[in-house]
This record gives sequence, structure tokens and C-alpha cells, in this order.
Amino acid sequence: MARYTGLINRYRNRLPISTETRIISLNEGNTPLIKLENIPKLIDKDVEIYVKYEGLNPTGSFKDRGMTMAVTKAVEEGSEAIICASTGNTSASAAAYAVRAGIRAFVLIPDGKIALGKLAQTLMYGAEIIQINGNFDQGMSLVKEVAKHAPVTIVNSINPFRIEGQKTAAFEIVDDLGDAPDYHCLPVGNAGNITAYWKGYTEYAVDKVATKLPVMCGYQAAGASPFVNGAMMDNPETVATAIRIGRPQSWDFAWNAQKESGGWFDKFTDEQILAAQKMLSYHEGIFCEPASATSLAGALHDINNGKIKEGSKIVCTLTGNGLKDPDTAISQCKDTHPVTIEANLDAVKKAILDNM
Ligand code: AN7
Repeated sequence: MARYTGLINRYRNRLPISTETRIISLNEGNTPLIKLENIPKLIDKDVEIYVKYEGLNPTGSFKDRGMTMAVTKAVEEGSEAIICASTGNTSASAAAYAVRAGIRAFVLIPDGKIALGKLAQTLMYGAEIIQINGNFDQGMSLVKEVAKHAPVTIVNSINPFRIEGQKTAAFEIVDDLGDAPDYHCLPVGNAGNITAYWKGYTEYAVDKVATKLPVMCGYQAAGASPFVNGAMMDNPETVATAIRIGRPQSWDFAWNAQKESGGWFDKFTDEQILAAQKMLSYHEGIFCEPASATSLAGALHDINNGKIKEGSKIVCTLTGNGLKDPDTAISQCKDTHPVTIEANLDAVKKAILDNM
């Protein structure tokens, strides 16, 4: 058994890899599946909710699962540069894995619309950052065009190896729970992740590792909700910049996951998304970025209205770490200003006793 070095080694018999392949890894995957203890009591419902905390991947998001595979295969095929369009997390992940591999990374990002932490990472990993006066969808179409004219491998989720890597999140959940959950809730932007989870759950069911398949619930931001509208859209807008996407690349795959699983799409306002983000940090000690909280916002909504049945086991994917977007977090806590006091015992004692 090879020394454990990330998800490719763990699941190598289910991935398109050979014994000769040089694996580009940062020990991604194996993220915690955390059972919520306080929120089910707060909502007074008989449900088991688990969160798959993908913010603990090496660059702080689920993108690392797909990137270890995509960059491994790009290097195997002799590629010397990768490229992606990104709302932030893909660019950070691509940049890190490119460094690891010793190849170049070019990333197109919407100017001023990516969270601070993601920009900081991408700069520190030394990627070639190309900011465009446009949104993710425009960046994506430019990337597809330019890849025809320059020797660069696209590592967005239209690269099938991205989906292969990301399907391992479903394997880990089944391996942890002993079977598939009843419902799987996740935020949907480009829809690569919902596609990947469905592929993973399906493969495990076909091989009888799992006895059932979950109902897939895809949740979007109200201002960026092409699946809920049933049509692609221009000018998507949401505070959850990670999912500020109007023209999802995995359109057909995601509809397939919804139909085959008997699931659904729904949308939530920025206020609802931020309330779910705060609830999770405030009541469970789990800090995710705004887009990620869309999965919990949706789950709670559908538990309340009975679409998700009581007695069920639900998994929500928390796609990215809360530290990715400090600006949005701090602006939500305007009413909880830290106190500043004199540096002496009496003042500290008073500050504590006044608050007990
Ligand atoms: C935190 O980084 O598209 O539905 O360019 O960063 O698979 O696109 C990010 C997407 C959810 C949506 N949560 O996943 C990018 C990018 C977070 C994300 C999504 C993203 P998909």
C-alpha cells in the first residue's frame, strides 16, 4: 500500500491513473464530515445533518480534488501551462498545483469581484493573473477560445479529469456513513460539483458499495439562478461571488443529476445565504464562505417545508473556507464591535463580569 498522499492514491483504482503516473498532490481530500449538533435542536426537527467541510483542503476549497487530477493528467500529457477562468477558488487551486508541478498557470478573473483571500492566495502562488472587465461567463468563453490558439490546458470543470477527482467526495461520504445519505445538498454555480457527486454516488451504487442513491438538491443564489429559471442568463449578481455564474458549463450533466435522483433546484436571496453562513459559525463553530452556506440555507428551507422528510440523513457540502472572504464576514458583524479597554486588571475584570 502506497503511503497516503491525497485522494488519487486513496482511490487510485477508481481513477484514470497508472502506476507510472507522476501524481501532483498536496494531500487533498479526506475532509471531515461533521454532524451538526445544535442547529437540528434549534429548528426542532428530527433530522441528521452532516456537513462535508471542504474548506479544509490545501487551498481552502473543494477545487483541490479536481485540480490534483487535472494537473496530474496535464503533466502526464506533457503540458507546460494550464489556464482557467475563475470566480476565485479555481484560480487559487490551479495556481498552487501548477507550482507543485513546476508548470505555468494563467488565470482569468473578474476584476474586483473575487474575494480577498482568493486573490491573496493566487498572488502568493505566483500565477499569471489576467483581470478582465467582465464576469466569469465572459472569462470562460475567452478561455475556451484562446486555448485553440495557445499551448495551454484548460483546467475548468469542462476538463473531465476535474470531475473524476471531485467525485471522490461522494466516495468519502459513503465510506464515512456506511451508505449514501438520503439527501445531498450543495451550492450550484458552474454545476461541475453536482455532476461529480452524482457520478461518484452512482459508481458506488453500481458496484454495491452503497445500497442507495441520494436525492440531489442544487441551490443557487437568487441573482444567479439559471437552473431555477430554466434558462441561462446574463449579468448574474450575488454577494456569494463564488457562484456569480449565469452560464453554467455542466448544464446538461446537472439536469441529468436532478432528474435521475428525483431532486430539485431552488434559489435563495443574499440575506438568506448570509444568515445561514452566520448560523453555522455562531451555533456550530464552522466557518464557511458565503456561497457554501447556500447548501445549508436550502436544506433548512426544505426541511421546514417538508420537502426533505423528517427522519432523514442529509449531507450539505461546505465548498469553501470562511477565511476566503474576510470582507463579507466582517461586514456582517457590524453590531458586534470588539470593545477596547485600558490594559489593566480592573478593566479586563469589568469587561468580563459585565458580559456574564
Ligand atoms: C465556494 O472558482 O466556479 O457548481 O471559478 O468556489 O461546481 O461551479 C467556483 C465555484 C460553490 C460552485 N462553492 O461549484 C471558480 C468557481 C464555492 C465555489 C461553487 C464554487 P460548481
